[in-house]
Amino acid sequence: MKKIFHLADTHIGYSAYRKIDEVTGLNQREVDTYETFKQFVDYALNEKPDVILHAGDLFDSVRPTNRAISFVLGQLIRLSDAGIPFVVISGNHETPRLKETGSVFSLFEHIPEVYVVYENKYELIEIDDTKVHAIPHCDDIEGEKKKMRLNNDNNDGFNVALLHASVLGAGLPIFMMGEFNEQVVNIDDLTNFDYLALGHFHGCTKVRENAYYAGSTEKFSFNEVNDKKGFLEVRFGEDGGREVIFHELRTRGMEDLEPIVCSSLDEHEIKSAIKNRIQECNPQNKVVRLKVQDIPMHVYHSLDFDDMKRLTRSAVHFEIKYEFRRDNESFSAEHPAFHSLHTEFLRFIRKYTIGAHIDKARLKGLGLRYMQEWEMDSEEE
Ligand SMILES: [Mn+2]
Repeated sequence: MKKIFHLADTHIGYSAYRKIDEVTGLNQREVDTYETFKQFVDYALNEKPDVILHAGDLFDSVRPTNRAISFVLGQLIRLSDAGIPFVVISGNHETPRLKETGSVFSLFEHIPEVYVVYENKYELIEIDDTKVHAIPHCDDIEGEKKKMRLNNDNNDGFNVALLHASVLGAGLPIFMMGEFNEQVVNIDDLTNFDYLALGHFHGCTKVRENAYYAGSTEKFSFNEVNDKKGFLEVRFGEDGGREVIFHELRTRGMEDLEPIVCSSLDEHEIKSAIKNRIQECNPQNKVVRLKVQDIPMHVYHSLDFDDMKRLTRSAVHFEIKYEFRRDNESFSAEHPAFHSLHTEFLRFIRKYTIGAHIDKARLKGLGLRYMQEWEMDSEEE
């Protein structure tokens, strides 16, 4: 029997929100990506698979921090010391747009048992009788796929394809992530492989009998709120049979609460509904979103934001999205907090695109001066 571990989209080095991990002083979500990967490595060291396949987006970005690099290095050395081969392709998140930028993967090239595929082309990696046909994120994925097919005679050993892309095929749903540089590849002609280890789409999914997305190892957006996160174990029997088992990893709790629809509620009811939702979900250590729909502007302005801050403080992130009622149309606010006139003005100047003939710095200076003069005037009154 042969045993392969297939994982993908670990996005190591991802960070989000303001919460800091008390032990390390680092961004909590960054620490989360480290912890899940370490969980996986611990598991692998116990279970000793014949090969580990990582289907891309190991790192969250083209230029991970030294900390993220050194963390991954440490984990790969643990696997290497245990003699467990690790094959990884570069995904759209870590592949530089310009070749001259160079790939972070080149750092791992010299670790025994670690195979990194990142050079914009198909490569074949042979580990005992397992042939890993690997295509990293590249300029011409269909062209590289053709080379891969020609190179797969499928006569001996196990032939596994490793791809990071949105796959297409007859009868398949859409697996796009909505990212500007994602690759799309048709897998209808890849029937001669024992297994397609796919990465990019974050939900763990059986695509075909022989094709699976392992999914990401963390929930990276509210679209993934109901997913289970983990990795796949693929067992090939002597008789050619294949068994695929999902192993769940512990991840940060994430909740998208049932929205509060304010249409038929009065001011008091809206306020207690918000408070109740927050308290019911017990936000401690979670990433949470609450939508408040159709809220009248005057009610919004009378909310006790300090109290809400207090109630949500224990969360890693608690996001309340308000959609305002305004006559018959409603509009939404992603960042509904209104600050002082100064702050709002500075933010406006920073974000707003004004004509090239206008001197932004001068406009900012004038604005601040007028506000100051006005404030002094009103203090005198
Ligand atoms: Mn990706």
